[in-house]
Amino acid sequence: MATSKPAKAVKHAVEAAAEKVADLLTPDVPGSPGSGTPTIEEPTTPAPPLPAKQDQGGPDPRTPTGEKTGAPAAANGQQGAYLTTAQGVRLRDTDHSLKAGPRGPTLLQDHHLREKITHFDHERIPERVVHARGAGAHGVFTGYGTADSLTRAGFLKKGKETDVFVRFSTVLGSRGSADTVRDTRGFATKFYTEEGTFDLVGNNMPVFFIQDGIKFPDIIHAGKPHPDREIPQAQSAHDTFWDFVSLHTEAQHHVMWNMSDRGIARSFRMMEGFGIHTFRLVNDAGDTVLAKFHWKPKLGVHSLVWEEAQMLSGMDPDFHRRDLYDAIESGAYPEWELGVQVFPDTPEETFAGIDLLDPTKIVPEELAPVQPVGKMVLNQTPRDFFAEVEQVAFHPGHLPPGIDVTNDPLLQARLFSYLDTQITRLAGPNFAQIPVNRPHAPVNDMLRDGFHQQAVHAGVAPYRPNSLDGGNPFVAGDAEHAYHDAPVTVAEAPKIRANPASFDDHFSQARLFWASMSPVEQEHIVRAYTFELGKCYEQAIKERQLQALANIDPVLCAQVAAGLGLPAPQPAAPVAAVTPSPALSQVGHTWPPDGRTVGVVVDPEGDMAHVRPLREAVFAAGMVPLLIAPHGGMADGLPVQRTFATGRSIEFDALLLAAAPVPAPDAPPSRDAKPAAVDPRVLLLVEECWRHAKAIGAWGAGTTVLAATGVTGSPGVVTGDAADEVFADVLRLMGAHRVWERFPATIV
Ligand code: HDE
Repeated sequence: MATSKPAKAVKHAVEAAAEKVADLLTPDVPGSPGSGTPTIEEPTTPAPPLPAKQDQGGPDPRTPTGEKTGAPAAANGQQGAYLTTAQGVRLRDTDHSLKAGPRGPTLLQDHHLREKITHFDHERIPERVVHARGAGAHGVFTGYGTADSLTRAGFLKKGKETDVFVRFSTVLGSRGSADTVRDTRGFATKFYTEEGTFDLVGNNMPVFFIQDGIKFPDIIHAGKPHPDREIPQAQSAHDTFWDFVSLHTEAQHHVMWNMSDRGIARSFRMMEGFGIHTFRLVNDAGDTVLAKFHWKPKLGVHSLVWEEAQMLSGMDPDFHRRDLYDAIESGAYPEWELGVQVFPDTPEETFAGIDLLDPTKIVPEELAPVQPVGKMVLNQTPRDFFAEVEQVAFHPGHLPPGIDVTNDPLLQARLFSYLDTQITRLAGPNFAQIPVNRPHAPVNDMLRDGFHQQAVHAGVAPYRPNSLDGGNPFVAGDAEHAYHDAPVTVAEAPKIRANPASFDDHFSQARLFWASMSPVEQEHIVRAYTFELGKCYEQAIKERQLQALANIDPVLCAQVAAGLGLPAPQPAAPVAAVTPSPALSQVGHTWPPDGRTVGVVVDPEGDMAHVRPLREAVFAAGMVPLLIAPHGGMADGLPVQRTFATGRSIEFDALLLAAAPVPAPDAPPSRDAKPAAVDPRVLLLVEECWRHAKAIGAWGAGTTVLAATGVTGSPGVVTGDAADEVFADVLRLMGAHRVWERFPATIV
């Protein structure tokens, strides 16, 4: 049917409006799906695939054996304008199977149907048994040269730039679980160094649940959903978890970190990272030191509040990955400094009385400062999540010359596990040839054949020694940067299944952590324990865990016991005397606001004069403003990104009220006889932002919203006549991350 003139005119108007919105959206607000602006009608002119978005990277194109190909990254993706089979044969139709007449039956000879369905049937690979849910990004690491006396590792030399890929993850949840659950976060970095790949496979907490890798299946079986009903998903608030950790008390220190705000990170960008184990660094002269790796985020360490975390699990389960990708797309590149704590390599392998081989212990930074050795910036999002984030394969045994392992029994077991797991997940021993895993160093490994072999080797002698291939490959020496296993003396000892006696202290460092927290952080810890134990069914498990808390701190124990309605037990032994480590607290400093989100409530029918300059000021501060209005579309020429129906407080780090919009037509009905003056969802926004200790600013009509919610004049609520003044105050407040004084401390 021919399109009538008026219909055409409407269509063009809609297209023009869409283009206008797209122009405004694309540079300003990250998250648009593709690099092109779609047309309303399905495109019909053949054209090659669209380029990737500006923020997207992808693995550096390398051959399976590490040689730079020089091809653009797009060479790894789909080619040509026409649909083909996997063999490159162009296809005429992909919407109808080949049938004996229009009413069938379908013919077995339809190769295209069978190829398409068969490939689809095999699209999923096994998810990681732990750390299944994750997100990753590409970036670059630059060495400072400050580690030259400690290690021969070339990537740490001054000014040396090395490509990296980082994958952040939760531990317990399945691949489709929510980002913001209470859990440890993985922080795994692949450095594509010129001397071979280095994987620093760490977490956002510096200690682990277990001291010996043989217990890993136990802690994970306890933390994963119950095997009978597969409940609950992605959380530790259940009986099997608390059953195990209350019996296996070496887990108590790590559990304390989980129950603290560290268990509910605000953003991957705002997490510390830790290698956990003690490693051994080897310098050019062969001298060794022991060292622990730390990642320090430029933005500081920040967390969600528990209610936000819970709401986000329902309203935006992708919150962390969205935050990571939107920040990179908007140019607010996440940044960390890599640092090392350094200890003399003595036969005892202890420092200040702390056993460096015990992964349930930290060395406080006040005793051994973290020395910066380089900087990492994440600047590219993936093009293809599966190819990059799913298929990336880390392994703590991927070490470059200059970094060696210690006998930490947890690390030793990991050295076995990771290679083993990749062989199952990535279907064979050639996973290093998957593009994201390809080394950026020449590979000549004599490994041959196997599933998914992609290299095409020449020669006939993949063995050593040989003369048929001219003796190639040759072994290297120090001058050629060969890996050097530090010749550490192994003490003569009986072969036994046992831990050193120093591993027996399970409570003093949990107490150190507790004692280092500010009152508001201690209160959060109490609430977290109370919540999680309150979710357990079994009384015995709650009582057993209370005993562990009594052994850590009587006040903590008493508060949690009160919440559970149980008596607080006495400590089994006098609690340890500890010196708090202020470096463990995440409250009390000022941080840059880069990449944070500011919600601005506007009324397109009201006074919009201040909104445009305000929006620009938010961008200028390195943040993303999101306008919230009764309906979508444009407000005074500015794009509305959230409506009262789609916007919720948890997306915003601060709220600005430029208006007091009356209830929109889709507002829920008021229970009062008198009609509400302000849309109730705006009132809810204010109440939630207040409850979550976020800065709130209002001017003009906006101040009446504050009055309606009763928060005027409370800490962190700013009013004024001019938008720019109010925003300046809100920006200052945001430096402290939250308005902590809204929560008077109740722990004494
Ligand atoms: Fe892991 N761990 N782990 N782990 N781990 C895996 O490897 C394992 C441990 C960590 O984003 C698995 O490729 C054992 C400590 C991270 O791809 C698996 C033991 C730390 C990631 C495995 C540990 C970690 C993993 C699952 C006890 C902090 C995600 C899939 C000996 C230092 C990496 C895979 C990514 C992943 C085993 C203990 C961190 C099964 C046996 C301690 C960040 O190999």
